[in-house]
Amino acid sequence: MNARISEVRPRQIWDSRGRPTVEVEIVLADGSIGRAAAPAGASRGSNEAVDLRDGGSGLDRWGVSAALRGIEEVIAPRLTGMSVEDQSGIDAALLDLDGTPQKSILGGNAMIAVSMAAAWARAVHRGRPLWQELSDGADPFLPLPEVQIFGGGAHAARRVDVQDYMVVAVGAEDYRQALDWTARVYLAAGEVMAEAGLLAGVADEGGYWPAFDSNEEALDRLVRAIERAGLRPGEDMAISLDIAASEFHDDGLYTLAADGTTLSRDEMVDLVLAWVRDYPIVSVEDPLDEADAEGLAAFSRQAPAALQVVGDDVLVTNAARVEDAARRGACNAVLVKPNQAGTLTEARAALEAARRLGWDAIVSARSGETEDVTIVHLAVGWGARQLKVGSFARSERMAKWNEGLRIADALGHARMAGREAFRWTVLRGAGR
Ligand code: 2PG
Ligand code: MG
Repeated sequence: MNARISEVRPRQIWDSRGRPTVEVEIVLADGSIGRAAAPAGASRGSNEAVDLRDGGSGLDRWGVSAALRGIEEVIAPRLTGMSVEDQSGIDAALLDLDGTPQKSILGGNAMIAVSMAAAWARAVHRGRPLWQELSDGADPFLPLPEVQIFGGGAHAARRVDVQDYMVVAVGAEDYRQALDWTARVYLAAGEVMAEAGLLAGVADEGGYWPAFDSNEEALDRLVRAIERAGLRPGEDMAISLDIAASEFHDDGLYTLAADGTTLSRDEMVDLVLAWVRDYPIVSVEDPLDEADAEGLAAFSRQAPAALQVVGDDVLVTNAARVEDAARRGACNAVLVKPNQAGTLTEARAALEAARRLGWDAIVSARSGETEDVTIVHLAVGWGARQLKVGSFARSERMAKWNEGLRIADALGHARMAGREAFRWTVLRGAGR
């Protein structure tokens, strides 16, 4: 059979932070080649699949030679001869080879690169784009982009505490217009910062370096940038925050260094809810520490029903965790990062679990990325309604936004899930 794997070739390449990462090529008997690269997070959930690094000091601490060796010596011999028609069989083989709950032997980075390369090889073998290969004949649409304008937290030396200040073009007609409006806001935000003497380069995902005196100042400037771009805050362009609160949580307390405050769980809940009331925010990710299940449930309970409450570090792209959070009344959306899971099969299971619960799903890149565009194909192919890729600058980000435009051309339309589909429509302009 031509779809059988004849070769699994690992190589080390470099990511957007100039650190080593794993790339894999899978060659089939018919000569088809699929290629994919593992991304890397900086603010990682502690239950994610292990990102296997050599350790030590200097650049070596990020080395991936053990991960590459595992692919060569353990994964390749087992996968050779298997058919890429059977993604779940390949992923099951990877899980079996590793045998640990967090993929600590072979590494989630090695496994996800192999899993994604197998999917690409299958698409090439069948002569179809990956999004189509994954979409099972459903009528595909483009995801609504969630785009970072200011990057803080672990991506900007904790200059401010909140990690991602993002915009979502909730009023855009289609994907093309969403990107066009985003480009306008990104430009305007740069101007707003330059005029205030605050322009100081960009953070890890291409969002402006947040030279602000408080977390809230960033919200003010963001609203100003939306207005300056000629858009209506809350109606055309809304705000989405990834608080990534685990990064500044310790022993029940949340220390907001930019604000000079230390808050209890209840105070943290109140602070974020006040932001939601005062600014056109439609989505909040990880507002509490990943282990603060009670806090997250309390936040979700008190939040306006229209607010999207996203679990990232707390759910780590894991179906069982999604279901558990739902039982506790925490979150109503899941961030889907394939490398948190370690295989495509598990990432898809997390998304399907969310769908069964009536939750939304956002397919997401990591802060360390490459030119790999697999996640865009996953978002379209799996029918996810939102896509988070980082900012609107730097080619590792733009490669993904631009891939969406190419998929739109192939589809013959740039239609997104449909504004009315989103729970947050009623929130437009709320509190302003
Ligand atoms: C997140 C991601 C992307 P990282 O927290 O959602 O912003 O960051 O890849 O560093 O985990
Ligand atoms: Mg996050």
